[in-house]
Amino acid sequence: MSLFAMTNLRRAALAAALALLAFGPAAAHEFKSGPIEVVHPWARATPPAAKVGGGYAEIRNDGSEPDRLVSVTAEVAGRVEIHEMAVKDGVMTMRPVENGLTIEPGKIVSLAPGGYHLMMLDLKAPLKQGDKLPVTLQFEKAGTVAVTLDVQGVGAKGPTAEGHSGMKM
Ligand SMILES: [Cu+2]
Repeated sequence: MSLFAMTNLRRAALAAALALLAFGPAAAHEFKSGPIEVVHPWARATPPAAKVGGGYAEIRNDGSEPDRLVSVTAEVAGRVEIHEMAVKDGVMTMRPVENGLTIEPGKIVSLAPGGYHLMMLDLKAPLKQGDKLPVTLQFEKAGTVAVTLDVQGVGAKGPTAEGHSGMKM
């Protein structure tokens, strides 16, 4: 092999490596199955003794028919429920979403503090800032989407602070 060819080969390898570096992080934060895409999944860090934690994300449906998020599992939690916040008699409460969370075609459903959220129950360990939590979302049509929740700081107000007033934490 000539020196010239070697150099070109190296250049190509370097370019490939750079491309991976450039696109790796963005690709790692989007999770897809068929028309369903889960964008920026995250969770909030919990106090040391906490047994519950909230998970959030945006779920897009780029397909032409509705789909439903029917169940969720997380390695760090004994079980996960899909919850929604609602004001009842002037008090903010939360309750499990009946029959799964529908994602209409062409729509984005936001799971965010104060609204829909994944309720991780029976936590095996507190959620620490910087943790990456493997979570599996099960959709009726799109099947399973494995995502990684990025654990953010305790700072912002969310389900733990304002929504779970009925729960002893
Ligand atoms: Cu909840």
